[in-house]
Amino acid sequence: MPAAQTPDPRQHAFVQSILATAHSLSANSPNRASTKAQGVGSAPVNIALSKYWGKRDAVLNLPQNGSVSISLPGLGSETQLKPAVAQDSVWLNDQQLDASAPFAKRLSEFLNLFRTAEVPFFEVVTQNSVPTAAGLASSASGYAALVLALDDLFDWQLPMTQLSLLARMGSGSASRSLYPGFAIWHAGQQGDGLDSFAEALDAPWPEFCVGLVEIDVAEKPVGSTAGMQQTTAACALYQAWPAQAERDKAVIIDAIRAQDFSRLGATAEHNALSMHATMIASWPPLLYWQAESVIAMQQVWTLRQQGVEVYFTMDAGPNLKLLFLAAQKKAVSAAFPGLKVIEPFSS
Ligand code: 2P0
Repeated sequence: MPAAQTPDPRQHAFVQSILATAHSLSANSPNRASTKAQGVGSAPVNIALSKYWGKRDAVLNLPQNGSVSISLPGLGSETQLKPAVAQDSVWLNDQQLDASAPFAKRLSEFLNLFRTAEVPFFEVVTQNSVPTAAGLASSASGYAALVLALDDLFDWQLPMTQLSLLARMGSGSASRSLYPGFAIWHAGQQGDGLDSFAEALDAPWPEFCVGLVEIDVAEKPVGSTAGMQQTTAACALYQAWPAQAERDKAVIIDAIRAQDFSRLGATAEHNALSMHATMIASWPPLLYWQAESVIAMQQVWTLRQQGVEVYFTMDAGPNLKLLFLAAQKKAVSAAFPGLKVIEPFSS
């Protein structure tokens, strides 16, 4: 049976206020478009340099603090969306998922916000080029690609900032995955959530590199949403987090604009460790690291002592993402055999 059809009233009102501005729904539009046979969308994963951790409003998925990210071209999601008749069908990497699978249920609940008389159900076909739910932000690229596919299917022609608001409802970090390069997600202040969207920080940095150290790509035991709930509810240290995260965000934006890599790297690493400190200090403790994660962190610190300027960041999983400039690529790759290096701004 399909998932519940009735979305939360606040979520419904939020989405309707955005769609009211859509080209295809505007009464004044000279070319009122109809639904297409298929919509497509693709989006990259992104890695936060200054993290989102904690919600101030779980219904509208509003964050406690803003964040800054870098998108990783070549890693992400491609989605095709078609109208369906009897129920949603969800395909992930060529496999049809059972409607009761957590991935499919979450997707159908999100799609409840967008059903119409003409399109009561959806067929969703997604290819993810990153391991799903392994702390490599597949929900970010997934919901960004899905929102782009919805925009295409319904021919809304919404601006990116509006699509970012919609993507945020699927997964907070998805708000940032609509953009290549660096992106800033503004926490916003309004209760209606309309000022909490991401936009591009247009500052190409051709030497900037991200290296993926894969410790374990198995599905994480505690998802980000539950992890955030646990941390905000049961960690005294968390009180200090939102203000620090906003300060770090500002420093990182300045460092990107000034191409001050040392400042960026040090702030990003400190920010990630501070976020993990709040997780570890919650009860029951939340530790995403494995023994190999700590060994890799120590390797990074040793490299820095040896004069190789490399920093790490980590998300809700055991894997490390290394930050370095192209001049250090050889030295970093030698220290981490099998390192997958992405150069976000190189053609
Ligand atoms: C981030 N993470 O800024 C942080 C750092 C994980 C650690 O955004 O509940 O999957 O769907 O809004 O976006 C992962 O959280 O959480 C995340 P929901 P999401 O990248």
